[in-house]
Amino acid sequence: IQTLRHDEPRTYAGGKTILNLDQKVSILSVEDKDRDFAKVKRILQDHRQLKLTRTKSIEDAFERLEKDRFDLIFLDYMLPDGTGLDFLEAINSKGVETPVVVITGQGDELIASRIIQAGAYDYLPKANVSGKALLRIISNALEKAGLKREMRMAQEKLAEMSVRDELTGMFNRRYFQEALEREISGAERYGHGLALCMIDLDHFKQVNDTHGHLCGDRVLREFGRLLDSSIRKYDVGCRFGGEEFTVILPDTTLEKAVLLCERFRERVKAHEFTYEGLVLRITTSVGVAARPNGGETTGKQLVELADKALYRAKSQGRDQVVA
Ligand code: GH3
Ligand code: MG
Ligand code: MG
Ligand code: MG
Repeated sequence: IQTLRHDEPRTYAGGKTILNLDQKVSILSVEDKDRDFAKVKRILQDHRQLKLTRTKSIEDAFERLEKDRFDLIFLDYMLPDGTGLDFLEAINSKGVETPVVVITGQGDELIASRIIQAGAYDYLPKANVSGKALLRIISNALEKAGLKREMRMAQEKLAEMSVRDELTGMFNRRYFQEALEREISGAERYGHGLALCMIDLDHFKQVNDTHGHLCGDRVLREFGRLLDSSIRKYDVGCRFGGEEFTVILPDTTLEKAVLLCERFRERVKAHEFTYEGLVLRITTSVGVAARPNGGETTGKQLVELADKALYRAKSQGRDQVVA
């Protein structure tokens, strides 16, 4: 078992191992035997940056974990109200991410491998408890926890990126499709209607042709900000593609949606878009469709309806909302 081997501690000073840590480290020791706890405490007491707290049972440990934040848990295996495995199971199901190192008298390989499988970061037989071993294990566990945290953050960022449009930071078309299906199901379940708006910038090609693509990008970004700040918390604003945007308005009637879009159209018209000293004015055309409570319109049909309304808004002269 690879995790049972440890790298050598990184820092030595006059033969004595010192922990290479800047910040304070708060450790919770879950240990019912006074003698075993006293040994760990004695070993670690010289290290000012380590703060050791003790509980004697699983139940007390969880009580402490709810109150205080710990960087690391030292876990004994045999406890009055369960085993180390029970503790690991409970901590996993509660989603607590504090790293756990098992320090136990039950020094057998089978238990060790089970413990690691259950999510413990490391395992140390009580017979091997020494200053060097403890410091090594603390620094390894904290490093591993840090890497895990970084990995989770990177994953979260990736997930976020996959639903966002790069230019405007608004939700992308993929997200829009999912959100529309979700909102329709929600509307059915809770018995309300919903509306959909298709918003397209008027004569946007001219902006690119006259002032360049970078200026066009800038206008789109600014437009996205304007749209995002014009909709309500539960509305879903997306960049559908190019210079076309959609907004899903949950629990909204067609009349109400038209009103909201009118207000937005006016706001855009009054807005001064700026780019390198230039001031630009833009207008928008909006197509609105709604699915009334109890209606049977599908997401695809709703998009088609809003798109048709948008086409009419364009052909009737642009700068208008059509339902
Ligand atoms: P209409 O009023 O009929 O909508 O006219 P329009 O010029 O806005 O429409 P058209 O579909 O002819 O042109 C859309 C333009 O939007 C063309 C395309 O280059 C531009 N566009 C699409 N995506 C982007 C982008 O990400 N950045 C920039 N700068 N331009 C974009
Ligand atoms: Mg015990
Ligand atoms: Mg356009
Ligand atoms: Mg377009």
